[in-house]
Amino acid sequence: MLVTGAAGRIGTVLRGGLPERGWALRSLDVVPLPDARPGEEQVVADVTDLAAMVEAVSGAAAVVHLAGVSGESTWAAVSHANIEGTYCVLEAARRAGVPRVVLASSNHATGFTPRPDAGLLREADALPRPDTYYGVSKVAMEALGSLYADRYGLDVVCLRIGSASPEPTTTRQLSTWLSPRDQVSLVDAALRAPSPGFAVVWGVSANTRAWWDLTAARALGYEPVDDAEPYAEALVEVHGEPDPVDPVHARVGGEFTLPSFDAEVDA
Ligand code: 15L
Repeated sequence: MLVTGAAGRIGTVLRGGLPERGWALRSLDVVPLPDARPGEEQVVADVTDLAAMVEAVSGAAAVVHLAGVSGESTWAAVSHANIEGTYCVLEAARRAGVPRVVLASSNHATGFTPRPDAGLLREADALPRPDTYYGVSKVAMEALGSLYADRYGLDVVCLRIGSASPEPTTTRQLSTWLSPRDQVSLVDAALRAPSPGFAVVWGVSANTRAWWDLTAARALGYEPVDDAEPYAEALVEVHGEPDPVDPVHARVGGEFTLPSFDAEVDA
């Protein structure tokens, strides 16, 4: 199985956890891995290089595509790395006959979606509503995945990841945290689910304060084990109890929807 963005934040976690679950890894990044493990195959390549990607994915059972710009940046940087990069990954998988691609989408594809008055938010009720250029690139990622699933029959699972970090560090993350163990478990489920076709699921842990519905992710076989709640007391003491009308807590994308994320990065 090929992982792109293998040297990154989530890539490093997956490389630690997926081998224990039986996956042999081919790890791709633009930089050599500082911490390659025994038995780990390494490829140094850019995901926007289609010819290199066709070679890199050949013979793989699946691709987990994490590479790209992981937050807001200029349109030029985001569109090249994230949109062109995702196209190259999917097209390379199609040309090489790789049957499944797992895509690291993001909650920011739907960032301006408001929190429902009651109940949990299903993926189907969170239509594209990006909060940044980064969010637009994740909408494009999901659209490309849908195209390659419908037109070419690839299995494509899009993970709308919340906050993947070692531990929650803000009160928003009490709802959106995806723990390292659960990152491994979610990707493993996306790789193993029988014939998922095209699927879009939220990626968060079993957080007491979560308001994104995990029914679809659980249907793939995802069994989250972590909950951000043990961190709540300390975080609330420092930052205060979350104000439900504050956009940070009232919208999927939190801080990314604030005016501070206006496209000043292109100025
Ligand atoms: C993401 O998609 C980003 O990659 C990450 O840096 C965080 O901002 C995260 O979403 C989040 O919403 O917490």
